[in-house]
Amino acid sequence: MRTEVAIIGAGPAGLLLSHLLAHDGIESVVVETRSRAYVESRIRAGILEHSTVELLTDVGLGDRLRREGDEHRGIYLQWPGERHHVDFVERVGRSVTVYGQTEVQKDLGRARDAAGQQIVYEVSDTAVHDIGSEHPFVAFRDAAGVEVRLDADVVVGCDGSFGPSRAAVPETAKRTWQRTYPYSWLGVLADVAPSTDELIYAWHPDGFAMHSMRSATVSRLYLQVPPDTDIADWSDERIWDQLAMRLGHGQDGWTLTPGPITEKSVLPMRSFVQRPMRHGRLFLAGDAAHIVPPTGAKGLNLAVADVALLAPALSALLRRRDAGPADAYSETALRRVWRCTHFSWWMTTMLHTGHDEFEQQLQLSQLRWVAASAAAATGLAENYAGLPIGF
Ligand code: FAS
Ligand code: PHB
Repeated sequence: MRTEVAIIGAGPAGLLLSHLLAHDGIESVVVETRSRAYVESRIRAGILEHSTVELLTDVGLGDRLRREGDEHRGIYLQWPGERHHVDFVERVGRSVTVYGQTEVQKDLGRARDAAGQQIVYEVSDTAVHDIGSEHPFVAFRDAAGVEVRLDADVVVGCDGSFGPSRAAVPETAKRTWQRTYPYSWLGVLADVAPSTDELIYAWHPDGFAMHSMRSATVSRLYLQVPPDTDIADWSDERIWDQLAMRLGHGQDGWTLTPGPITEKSVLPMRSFVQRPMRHGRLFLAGDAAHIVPPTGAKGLNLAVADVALLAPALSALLRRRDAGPADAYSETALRRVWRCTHFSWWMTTMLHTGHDEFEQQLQLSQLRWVAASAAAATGLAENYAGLPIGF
């Protein structure tokens, strides 16, 4: 097989990149290890930044998003006896939209179908070769087990945190940073109307909790749990009891309404950054290059920002032989990656409790400061609602 851009991974980064490249008349082939049904059903991110909504709308992916997405002005910060709204629109003039990553994935899949995009699902043994030359290629086995060689001008690793691309950059040519947080999230999906109009991020001495949602009839909620948590130890009743306590059930008349849990899983909390996000003719985008804890709702939005930067850079390289934007891609993308890594670390360390009572007082002081200070609230708002693309 031959194409201009070989894309590894059909997650949001890979599919959006193929969509943006096609807008510039650049051909690509996407190879994906899972089935399409699996990729479209994975429960992951739920919040789209303002600039993500604008970008998806600009490239013809905004219809269902505008109809079914739920625009939020801000979030609530909660701690025992207190709940304060941070209004992003009031602070920075930008909102966020609740629209599940599963829905973004389905919209992208339909758009790529309509464009006749070649996506090879259920591949195995994916490997990248000759990335130091101008003729790199991807080797893989297709669903029938047949070995395939995909020749390309450029390879882009959009293969997430467990794919082969990041390891294809030689150890001597890269630097990585990582931090594993001493807790995980237990996430649940429940068939019950949300008990709040906007997200609640709750600090509690027994652990963080969050009330998010996917629609008017489906709630998405999270609990801080120890990192080695066995999901079997958490009955639905225990989950709802902890959520009610930590989210302030009964505080100022507010109640949390429980309902049938349809999905539950434990998500590790870690930060990871790899520099550079490019080696020769291999480029990295999305989780392949960086991981953030989900507390800042940045994971999916960072993947979008990467490919929004990379697509025009590859167009300049392949259509006008202008290597400038491609040469600048990694350092430009990493500025936003570190900004979002810091913000995700700040939200995570401010809201997740340990046994250190000095640290708990610092956390409560930060929360009171954000609730009382317009300057502090504006700082949270501009990061959460999303800095302009290219910041
Ligand atoms: P993805 O991981 O989405 O996509 C990578 C794709 O590459 C996958 O489909 C994978 O199957 C494929 N792949 C891997 N190896 C391959 C190989 N060898 N060959 C071919 N294909 C290969 N973010 C939030 O903002 N909020 C959240 O609540 C949240 N929850 C999350 C929960 C979980 C369990 C996980 C893992 C992530 C979560 N994230 C969340 C982050 C998530 O949304 C990512 O940031 C987002 O999916 C990034 O998109 P991609 O970079 O496309 O990576
Ligand atoms: C979600 O709805 O899944 C969600 C929302 C906000 C976050 C993380 C996850 O910070």
